[in-house]
Amino acid sequence: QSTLKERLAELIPAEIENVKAIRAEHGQKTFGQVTVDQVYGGMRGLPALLWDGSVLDPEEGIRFRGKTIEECQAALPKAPGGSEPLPEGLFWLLLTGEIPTPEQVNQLSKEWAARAALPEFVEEIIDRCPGTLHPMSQFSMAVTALNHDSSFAKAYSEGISKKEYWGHTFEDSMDLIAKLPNIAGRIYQNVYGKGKPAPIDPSKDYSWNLAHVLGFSDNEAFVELMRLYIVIHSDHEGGNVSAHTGKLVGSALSDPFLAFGASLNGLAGPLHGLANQEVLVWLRKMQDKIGSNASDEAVKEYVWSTLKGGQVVPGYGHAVLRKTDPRYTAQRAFALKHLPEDPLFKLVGQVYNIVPDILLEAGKAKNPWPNVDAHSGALLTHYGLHQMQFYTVLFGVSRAFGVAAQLIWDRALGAPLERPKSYSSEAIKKMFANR
Ligand code: FCX
Repeated sequence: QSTLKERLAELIPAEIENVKAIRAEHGQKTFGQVTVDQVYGGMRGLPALLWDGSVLDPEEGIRFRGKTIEECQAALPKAPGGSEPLPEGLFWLLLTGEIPTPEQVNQLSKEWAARAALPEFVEEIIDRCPGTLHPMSQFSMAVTALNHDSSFAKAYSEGISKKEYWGHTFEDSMDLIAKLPNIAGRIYQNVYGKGKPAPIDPSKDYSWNLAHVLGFSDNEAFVELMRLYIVIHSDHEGGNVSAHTGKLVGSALSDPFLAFGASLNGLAGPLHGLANQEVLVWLRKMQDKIGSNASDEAVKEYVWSTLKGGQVVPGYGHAVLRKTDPRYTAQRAFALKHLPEDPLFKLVGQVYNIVPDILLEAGKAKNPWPNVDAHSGALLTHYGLHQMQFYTVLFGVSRAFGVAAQLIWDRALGAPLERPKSYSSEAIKKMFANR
């Protein structure tokens, strides 16, 4: 059976031809108009990027290589005795569009475990961070520092041909993903005073090892949660801040460690990945203010007070989605199966019944429905991972799968330096003065 790299090497030449053919036939056609509002409005809906790994439909949500979350749950290999898909299989799917065999997935688990060790100086960087430094800042520093051993950067400085870019990007991406559990575990144990992370077990899968370095591998349900968590957080088409940042920085031929370090800095913003921390902070503040078993009326009043204070309701709304995020629904299904009586889960459900109507009434948000971040904190808290400042690190570990897959394909297809055009307001005024 082929390894992932061998399979990719088989697929790449045909895809290069496919792209050539598309460009020859359609290269000069237009998608439509670009409005001035799009330029001022965060480029919403602007067709500008290419990525085959996942596509986001506003109504239906994400599909990974054409498969919904439920279809991935059904089709991807599972751990022995487990029922959630292994992220190893999702990475294979993102890269190749194919479902791997259990042996191929097993081989990836082994390869990542074998590559997991951190250089000593990276461990020292993490150890020297003050506990007051946000875990996401520590995470991005450690990932950036891994560029010290980048196969791509070294080969580039030695003068490789463009045809060899993807192979080195692949090697770096495998190292990057492999080392993330040790980085995350070390940050977690340092910041929350629990000693040093347990060693990676080469006989176990990636998610088990992630749970292990955090100190939760004894709980099989938590390990299952990590498998589902990584899969649903891995990728969300190309235009979201973390995915697009990785692609942009990678287009300068910065290696995958530099590119993904930049992705993490974008993920650390409260309108993006940090929203999972913000949701828990918001729910806890609500509980402090109105008590744990508050009435719907009291919750409604609290939501309105958030909006009247000029703040967003974290975990609700989305730049593309216009329905409940299937990543939210997948987590809700997990909770109904594993923790139906959990009080925080019940509060998340109560909020779900209340917030959309209020956002509709308030009339600003284009999407009143919950996104992925509305749910994840309640699940993590249930299993004892209640340190909310750490939540976005887990999002970051997962997002590496999508960003790495994109970087590999971008280098394989020879994606050029990204360089869109910016305009001054004065130029825009002049341009449309008489139109
Ligand atoms: N609460 C209150 N107001 C909201 C809102 C919310 N949850 N969502 C959108 N709005 C407001 C916007 O702030 C904006 O107000 P303005 O006109 O005064 O600037 C208006 O509604 C229109 O915004 P809209 O077009 O609907 O949304 P955008 O595409 O600009 O932004 C995000 C999308 C996700 C940033 C926005 O909905 C938001 O701030 N949500 C809360 C934060 C959050 O949950 N982020 C996580 C998103 C995601 F899943 C992820 O990346 O992890």
